[in-house]
Amino acid sequence: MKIFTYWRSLATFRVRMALNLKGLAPEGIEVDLHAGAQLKPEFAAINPMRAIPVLIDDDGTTLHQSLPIMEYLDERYPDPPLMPADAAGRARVRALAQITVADSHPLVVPRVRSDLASRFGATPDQVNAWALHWMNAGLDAYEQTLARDKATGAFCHGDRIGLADVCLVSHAAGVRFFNGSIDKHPTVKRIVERCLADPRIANAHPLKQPGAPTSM
Ligand SMILES: N[C@@H](CCC(=O)N[C@@H](CS)C(=O)NCC(=O)O)C(=O)O
Repeated sequence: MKIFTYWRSLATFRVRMALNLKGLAPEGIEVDLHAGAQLKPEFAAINPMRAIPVLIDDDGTTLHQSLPIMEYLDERYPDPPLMPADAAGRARVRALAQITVADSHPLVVPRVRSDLASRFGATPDQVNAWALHWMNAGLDAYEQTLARDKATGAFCHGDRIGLADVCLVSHAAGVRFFNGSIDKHPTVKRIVERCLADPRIANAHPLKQPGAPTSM
């Protein structure tokens, strides 16, 4: 199994956490997003969206998009499960995941930030303010949902770490990347800290990956 990866990629962070939870350790192939390696024709042939992660399983199955990759891993390697057993639970977990994957993260990826600067003349501070605004909007949604819902437990859904937690932890890392904080979101903070106490989550963190700076 191979994964196209880069230390700073939040989407790849999600998949790294899921892989660690499953006890899988694929070969990593670096795509240097800061150098624009995702835009090269060789990579665009692998993922026309020019984005990571991409996972290639041993039989050649090639997958794009962090959420389907994680669901694929969960179906193919079911133990331990990342999703609840019941349909309503799975829908809730997917809805929590989509706060990051569909609603917040797509607005802050490198291609969007560089477009804001190059086409609309946004300064680095303005680009950061944009990114933090959308990450904070997701953070607020997580807090309100998790705090009010009886299905929330030690983790986002009950007392077992799963797919929603992986998305929440990547979201919290993204907030930090854009100089924000989760300190005013107590339920989020409690769950993120509990997740990061697990080495399978902590070791997947962007700042623990090859090529990462020691701090942001
Ligand atoms: N929805 C995708 C997002 C993929 C994505 O945009 N990945 C970022 C890194 S986190 C990327 O490779 N961006 C390249 C760019 O924006 O140029 C997923 O969840 O996998």
